[in-house]
Amino acid sequence: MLREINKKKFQEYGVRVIEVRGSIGSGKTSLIESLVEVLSDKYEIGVMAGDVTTTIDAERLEKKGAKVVQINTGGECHLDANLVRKAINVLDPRKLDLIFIENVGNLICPADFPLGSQQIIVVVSVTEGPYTIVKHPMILEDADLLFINKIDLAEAMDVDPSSIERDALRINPKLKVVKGSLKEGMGVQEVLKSLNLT
Ligand SMILES: Nc1nc2c(ncn2[C@@H]2O[C@H](COP(=O)(O)OP(=O)(O)O)[C@@H](O)[C@H]2O)c(=O)[nH]1
Ligand SMILES: [Mg+2]
Repeated sequence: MLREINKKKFQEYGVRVIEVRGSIGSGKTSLIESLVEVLSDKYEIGVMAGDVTTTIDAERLEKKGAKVVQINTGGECHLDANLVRKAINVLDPRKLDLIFIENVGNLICPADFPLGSQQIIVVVSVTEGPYTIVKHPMILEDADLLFINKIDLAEAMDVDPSSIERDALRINPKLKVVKGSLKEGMGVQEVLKSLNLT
């Protein structure tokens, strides 16, 4: 299995790899930007930015000091272990401590294509409404952490972040859940603690 080969390679290179999944606009790039900003003093960080066609996210992340490789899937709705395998060599992983992989924005396809990362974060935002997670339980099955984003907009959206949390824990009781607002820098420290990144 290619994902197992990727996992072994990451181990061999001594690099920690964290995949970030979520809908379009949920805040995946914003979360990686915030994490890179805090961690770039301490770690050499690489990012694989999955996108269907553009390089917008890759440019945002480069500005924060990460070494970025853009992976355009050319229409596919997910990354796969083979695309990641090719990107590993481009990033020169022996020099890196940490790699974030931003998957293509949706909650369906990435669930079926494990990449070989050691940890998975799912980002959901309150602007997606109260039922995104209930409707897409598959995305949480192998996830380690759920970041419930844009709580600054919860009242305007009439969405209770705690009800999203309860639904998520029903699907995956082992999940760590952090509620925050990346716009306001809320929740980033909790994510770092939950993933033992501090
Ligand atoms: N109001 C608000 N907007 C946010 C927050 N986090 C991200 N955004 C905005 O949401 C949009 C999509 O964010 P982005 O990180 O690009 O999402 P991605 O498509 O999942 O990578 C951007 O315009 C961000 O500025 C937040 O906590 N609150
Ligand atoms: Mg993005």
